[in-house]
Amino acid sequence: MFNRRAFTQLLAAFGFSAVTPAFAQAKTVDVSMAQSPKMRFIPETVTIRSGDTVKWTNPHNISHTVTFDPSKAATAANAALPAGVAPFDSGAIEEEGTFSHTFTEKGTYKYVCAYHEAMGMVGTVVVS
Ligand SMILES: [Cu+2]
Repeated sequence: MFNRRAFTQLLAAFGFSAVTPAFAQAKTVDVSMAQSPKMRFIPETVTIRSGDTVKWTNPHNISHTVTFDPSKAATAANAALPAGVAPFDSGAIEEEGTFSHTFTEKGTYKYVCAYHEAMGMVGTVVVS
């Protein structure tokens, strides 16, 4: 017969809480940097929750950047930030290099690869 009290004690013995966490754990979402058939971020748009991290990886031998800075974009609107969020920039990411950023402010973030923006290498992070 099911004994709720005994079951709760069993869970506790294994380190589980009987109380369900009120919010999901933060996660990391991967974005790759492609050079063929064209320069682009894959996926070009990611939707995450506040507190999540996006990790960009460059698997190829052409350098890229992850530039969330309107002053460094050819078209400022391609690198737009929510109000009050300071610009940030990975600098050059070489082959096998990575860049990670944890997003804490909600809103829509647009970014560019500073080297290949003109070729359409732009991306979006939506933080909900
Ligand atoms: Cu690039």
